[in-house]
Amino acid sequence: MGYRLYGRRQTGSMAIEAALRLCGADWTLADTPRPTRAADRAALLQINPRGQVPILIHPDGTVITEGPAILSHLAAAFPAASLAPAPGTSARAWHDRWLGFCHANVYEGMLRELFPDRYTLDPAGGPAVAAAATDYVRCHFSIFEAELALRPDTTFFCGTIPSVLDIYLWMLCFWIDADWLATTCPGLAAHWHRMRALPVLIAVEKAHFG
Ligand SMILES: N[C@@H](CCC(=O)N[C@@H](CS)C(=O)NCC(=O)O)C(=O)O
Repeated sequence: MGYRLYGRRQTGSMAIEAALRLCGADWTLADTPRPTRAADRAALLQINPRGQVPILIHPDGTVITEGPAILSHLAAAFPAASLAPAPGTSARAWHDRWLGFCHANVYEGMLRELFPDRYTLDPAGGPAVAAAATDYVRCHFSIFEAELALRPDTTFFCGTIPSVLDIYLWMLCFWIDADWLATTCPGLAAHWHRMRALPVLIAVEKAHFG
C-alpha cells in the first residue's frame, strides 16, 4: 500500500502533490472538499484535529500534517529524487530555514488574508486584518527576495534540481498578486516562471487551476 494524500484543489496540498510526483512515490489522492455535512467534518477531525488539508497518510498508517513536515519527510524518504540538500549540511540548514520562514510567515499570513474573520473578535475587524496580512505577506516575500540576491546564480534555490523549498515557493506564488511579484520581487517571479515550465508542475497546476 502506498501513501494517501488528503487534499483539495488550490490548497496547500498542491505542493505535496508536486513532491509526490517528483519523487516517484506510490500514492493516491483522497479528494477532500471543504466539509459541509457534520458527519464529513467529524470524519476529517478524526484524522487531523485541525480539520485541515494537506494530510499525508504514510503507508504504515502514520498521519503527517503541516506542509513542511510532509515535504521534509518525502525528501528524506526518497533521497534519489534530491528534493533537499543532504541532511546535516549547511545547505540543508539554509533550505530548512527558509522553508520554515515561508511556512510560518508567508503561508500563515495568506491564511489571515483569506480568512480574516478568524483572526479578530471584532465583527467589523476583518478588512483591517486582511489589509495588515497583505502587507505582512509582501514584507516577507521581499525579505526572501533580498536573501536570494545574495546567493550565487543557480537555476533553483539549491542548485540544478528543484527542492521542496522551490516547490513550496512555486505554490505560494499562485496566491500573491502576480503584478506585484513581477515588479517588487523579480528574482522570485523569474523562479516561479522557471518552475511553471517543468512538465510535472504543469500537470499539477492544471489539476489545481485548470
Ligand atoms: N499549518 C497547516 C495549514 C493547512 C491549512 O491552512 N489548510 C487549509 C487549506 S490551504 C485548510 O484546510 N483550511 C480549512 C480550514 O481551516 O477550515 C499547513 O501548513 O499544512
